[in-house]
Amino acid sequence: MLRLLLLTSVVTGALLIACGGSDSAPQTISDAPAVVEEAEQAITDTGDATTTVAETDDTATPVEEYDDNPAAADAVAEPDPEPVVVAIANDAAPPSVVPDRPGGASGFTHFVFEQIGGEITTTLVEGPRGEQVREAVSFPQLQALAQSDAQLPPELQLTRTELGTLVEQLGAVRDGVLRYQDISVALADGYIQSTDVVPNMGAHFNHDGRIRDGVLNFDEPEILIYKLDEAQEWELVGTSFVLPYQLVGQDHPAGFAGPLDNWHMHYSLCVGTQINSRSADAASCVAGGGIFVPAYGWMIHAWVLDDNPMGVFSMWNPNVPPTLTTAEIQQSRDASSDPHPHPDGTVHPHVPDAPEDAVVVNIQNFHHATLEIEEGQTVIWVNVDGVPHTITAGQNGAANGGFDSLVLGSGQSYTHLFNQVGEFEFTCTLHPQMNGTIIVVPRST
Ligand SMILES: [Cu+2]
Repeated sequence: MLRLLLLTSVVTGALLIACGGSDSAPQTISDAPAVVEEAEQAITDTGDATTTVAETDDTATPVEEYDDNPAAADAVAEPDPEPVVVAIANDAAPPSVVPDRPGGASGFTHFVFEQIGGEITTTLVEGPRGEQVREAVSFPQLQALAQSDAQLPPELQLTRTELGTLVEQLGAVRDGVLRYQDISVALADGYIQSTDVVPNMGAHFNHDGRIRDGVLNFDEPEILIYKLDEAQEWELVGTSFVLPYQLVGQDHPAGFAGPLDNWHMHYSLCVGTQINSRSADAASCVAGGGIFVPAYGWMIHAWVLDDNPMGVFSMWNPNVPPTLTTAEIQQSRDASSDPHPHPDGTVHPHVPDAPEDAVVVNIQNFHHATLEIEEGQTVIWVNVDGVPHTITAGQNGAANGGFDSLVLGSGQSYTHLFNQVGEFEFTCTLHPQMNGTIIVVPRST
């Protein structure tokens, strides 16, 4: 009976987010891929990807930078003298190319592609489409920085003013939720448990009214996160904010001051049991007693009650059991490792058509990873960024005539077999700062 009541509340919130409301609401998520396809079609029709593009809003990036489909750029067509007006792919849009394999890691990459039934589906989009600032800086560390005279670490990309504002905003979150350390106060205020305890995240208690208003009030987070302490009592450990995209749009919310807050959007979410059961299709979700949500609102965690070593805005918190390192958490959430066990005990399915010993690597956040493999092993790269990249033998953006993926749109993958022992440098011809090395060592057996 209790479960039924919880579900009812979740349904109200979920349906609001899933269905949207007014006529003036922005287009729905399901329209987004069509918009991208139209844009690509328009580019193809001009036969010139550099044609001036009229942008739909001031903040949008020119569409050619976000052209996910290399075929469109290669297509030959009659030149069109007229400038073409096309829509811009927004931050929340899944890639227009359907990925052929899982990829990405929740909380670590812009896109996450998971296998649902027989299909590969985009299940998460996080952060703006371009390069993101992903620095593991906690609330206490930000407070200490704000109070010190030390020069700010340049990788934070924060001005002194932004840091001051950010610390004030996070302080407001903390002050606003201290009274909810007594969970009975939260329940009396209208928070209702919506998930079980998610490993390294905690249990979510949602406030439907605050979700519905579409307003970011720092002292009134839409979700409170609790963990069960040793005495099996609920202990407040964090907060989460939700902004329905129908009310705030499909571009990444401005949110907190500075660039550290990478808000995320879940797709194909199954709620009512665990928020982590995001890789679900409608039928299996409903059959399992859950509520299927095709697209949830923009969300972000704010860990203002502890010193989260993964950062104040991280999706995960190692202070919430089970005890895992950051690397272990990433590994456990990496959809490209195949198969991969989750901390909750589920094991994701094997994906066919890759050699048994293939190494699958995410191209993430404008970074090419260096890794060591054995001769005869295959490497498969999956582009889980919001922009195209290349895997090109060479360095600093210059090809040396070796292997070359050519342009890999978001969601596309590239496979290369390394048969020779040696060190093979590779780069991205679109982003010369992206450099990696495949170190091929002799077979150990
Ligand atoms: Cu690149």
